[in-house]
Amino acid sequence: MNAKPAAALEPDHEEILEWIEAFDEVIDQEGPGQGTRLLDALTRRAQQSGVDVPVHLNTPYVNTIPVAEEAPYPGDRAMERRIKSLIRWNAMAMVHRQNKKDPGIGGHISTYSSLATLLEVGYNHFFYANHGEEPGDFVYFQGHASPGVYARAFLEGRLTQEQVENYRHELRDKPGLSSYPHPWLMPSFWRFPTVSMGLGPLNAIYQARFMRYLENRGLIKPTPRKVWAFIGDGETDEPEVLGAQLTLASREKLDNLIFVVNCNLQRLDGPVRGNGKIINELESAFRGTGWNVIKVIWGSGWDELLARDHSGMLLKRMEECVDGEYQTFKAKDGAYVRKEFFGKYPETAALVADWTDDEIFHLQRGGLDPQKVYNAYKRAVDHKGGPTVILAKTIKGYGLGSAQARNATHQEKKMTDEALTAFRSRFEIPIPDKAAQEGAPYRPPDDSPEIQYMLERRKALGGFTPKRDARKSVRGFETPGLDAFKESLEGSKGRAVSTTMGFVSMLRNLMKDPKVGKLVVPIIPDEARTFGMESIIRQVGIYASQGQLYKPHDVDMLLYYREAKEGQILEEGITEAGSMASMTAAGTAYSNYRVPMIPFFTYYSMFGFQRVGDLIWAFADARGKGFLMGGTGGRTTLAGEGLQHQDGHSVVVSSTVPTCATYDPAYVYEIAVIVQDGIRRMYQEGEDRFYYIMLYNEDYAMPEMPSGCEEGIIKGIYKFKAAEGKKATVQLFGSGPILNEALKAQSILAEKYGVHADVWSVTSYNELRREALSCDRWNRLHPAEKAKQPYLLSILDKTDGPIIAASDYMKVVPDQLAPWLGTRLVTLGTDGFGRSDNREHLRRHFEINAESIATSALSRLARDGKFDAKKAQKAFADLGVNQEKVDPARA
Ligand SMILES: Cc1ncc(C[n+]2csc(CCOP(=O)(O)OP(=O)(O)O)c2C)c(N)n1
Ligand SMILES: [Mg+2]
Repeated sequence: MNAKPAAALEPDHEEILEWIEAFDEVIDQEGPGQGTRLLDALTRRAQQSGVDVPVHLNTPYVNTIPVAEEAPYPGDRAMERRIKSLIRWNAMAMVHRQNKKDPGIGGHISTYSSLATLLEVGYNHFFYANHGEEPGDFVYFQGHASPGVYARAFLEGRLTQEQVENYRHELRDKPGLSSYPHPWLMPSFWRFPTVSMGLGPLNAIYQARFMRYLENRGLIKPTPRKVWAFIGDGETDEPEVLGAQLTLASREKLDNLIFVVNCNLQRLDGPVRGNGKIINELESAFRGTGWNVIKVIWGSGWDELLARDHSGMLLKRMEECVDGEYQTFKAKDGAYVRKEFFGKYPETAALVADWTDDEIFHLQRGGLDPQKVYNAYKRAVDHKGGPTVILAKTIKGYGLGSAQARNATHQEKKMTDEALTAFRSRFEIPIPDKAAQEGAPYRPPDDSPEIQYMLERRKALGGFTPKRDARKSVRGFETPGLDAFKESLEGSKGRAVSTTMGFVSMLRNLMKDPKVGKLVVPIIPDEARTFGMESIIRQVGIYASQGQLYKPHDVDMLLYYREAKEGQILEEGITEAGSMASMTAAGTAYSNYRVPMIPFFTYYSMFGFQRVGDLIWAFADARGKGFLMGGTGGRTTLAGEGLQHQDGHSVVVSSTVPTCATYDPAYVYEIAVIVQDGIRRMYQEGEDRFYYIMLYNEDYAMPEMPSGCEEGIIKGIYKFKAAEGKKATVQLFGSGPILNEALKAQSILAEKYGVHADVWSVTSYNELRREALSCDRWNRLHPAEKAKQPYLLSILDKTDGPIIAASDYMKVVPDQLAPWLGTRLVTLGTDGFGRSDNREHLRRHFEINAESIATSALSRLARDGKFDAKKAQKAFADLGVNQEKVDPARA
């Protein structure tokens, strides 16, 4: 048996020793299964007797898989080592060369050098590129290891030497390679943007879950495909990695998910856990949340030492060393390891007494030993019933000579001439000194055994990876016409409803649509009731991989809480980050699975862009599609909730994402037009864009769609209500519920002051700005040609007077149009912190109510000499607008 003698573990306790020996006997005679039963029974007994049972989530600091249970390696070890050396060289050379040529251009060597074996075993034996007609495994790479991924693709013949030589030079005439995994920049290569630490693991979990969702709903065939996520040990400090999602993976029994944590013990600045052990810490976190944990700590060279460790002192020494020491061992040499590690106890010193220092130094870490890594992967792939994490101990900067395992190794980019030739010789790259010192790429000929082996292995696994399907649209996709949104276009017939309510009805109808209904994925972070979505829960059910194991208390009610295995709603619980990860899995399914899923992630807008903005940025990078529905938007429309809820700025942040089209609709028909056109553009025309649409909870009558306004709605502006009788001398812009304030102001101005105004619904300041910017750019680049006119100006052509633009968001939102509207523009917005009060008081406070709009118009006309200044002054008092109150922007 494997266990060490009890003496070393409990040296001075006779009674414990006896128990341990008895236990050993049970295992020897009846096997480990009986050991488990015995312990279980004892634990229960102890608990019944009120004994405080200690919880130990850590197993001994050795490999989880005993040597006796290891399967033999199926590949040609020598050949694979040779290929790995070639990749190591090219990855390192790529970064070095570029930094020599262009100092400061950056790149990383040390992450991949620690990860090479972990990736290569996967490439040669595990990563399926497809499962027949179905997509294969999805691999989330550590972003900083991209040079290694490129180097392999170069050897495979997928990337040219020119591309490799232009690593991090993407803007030259010749094609280059992007720094990190970015589908936006390399759409046929990378699937998953991972370089913002923490997002990869989170997205991987929800990808695995979404895969099951698609299978359970019959949208894709179940296959043995896996999601592999390679994660840095330092990266695990991000809350997205060890957050609540870990329990989701085990609760959902995601045995299609494999995490591989590259435990090189270092992050950027220094050790991840100098004074402790990251592997132990992660082991307990993952075991505690029900994951299958496989530790790969020691390479095969240690097997023999551990077998000879009759005293148990080697294990004791392994247990007591902290990571800071383990790092130092690999930054020093064999003599140091002999003295400081083995030398601590006579028993351990004796184990290596007849070894050379070199032999000691070459004792390998598990994550760098293909035999150990292969066995861990095999076990992970075969594991049923839950997710697996492999904790693989490696060495940061492995093979980089004096930079290996140094604190500064992460930033190592350029190597000395000597280091380069040494690296070249160590990994046996057949190039002369000069080429080595230049960091020249090296690829053996196509018919060399190395290239042939690589290609043969990839062929056996279905082709190359990573690879992304960059085809624009999914064949046969047909957008429902606007008539499918008839109910939304007809208005509420006088009934006061909110745009949220209108949207929910629209979504309900859309899910009944024979063409796209089943593709809709409503995603909600515990906010369905807030948005009145109970009817959707009843209609399509909440996705629950186990079905509904209980009878809900409200089952007798029409709108009961229905969970079902084929349920369509992703009810995520209170996690905007998790919901965004679901949005990402769903919004990229058109490429990953060739199933054009249409997600609608509806949430409290305040907890979106400012909370999960980085996930949204990565979603855009991944060419994600779908709809973010910013619920309960507006600083003054969400009444009562105050400073942390009232959103007056998410549309500012959303405007920074290049592929995000932001809309602030006032009426339900506007939403319908935007959604219908959005589905067409994204899924039928194949445009890489997504939508952020504001929703509100203020009830008012929804008008029927006036004819001919579709283009304006989509482009961002249309005239909603012209001045009656006379030509307008003022233009009022409004969006969302504030359009109603503009309409009230129109009446006030006409009735009380004889001033006539047109009212415009501005559905998107941001889209108008983008279009105008692109016209300006074209005009700038073509001075000799007739200038193009921005849509905004063409629409406002022949209009007179100042433009008073009122928004429920910050003034900077309408100000986006200032370059084209110049001094005509007067903006009213909600800069400052929110307050708990009702809409009337909030709008008065932020100066965006009808009275503020009207007085702003009069004030501006007076300054322009078009209205009597004294009358304008008096209007403030008459309309109850306090001129001396504190500026809400600073209140
Ligand atoms: C969110 C985020 N914060 C910081 C960084 C900068 N950064 C890049 S790599 C790195 C260290 C990575 O350490 P680890 O996760 O242990 O990976 P290793 O390179 O050691 O394999 C840091 C801090 C980042 N990329 N993303
Ligand atoms: Mg690390």
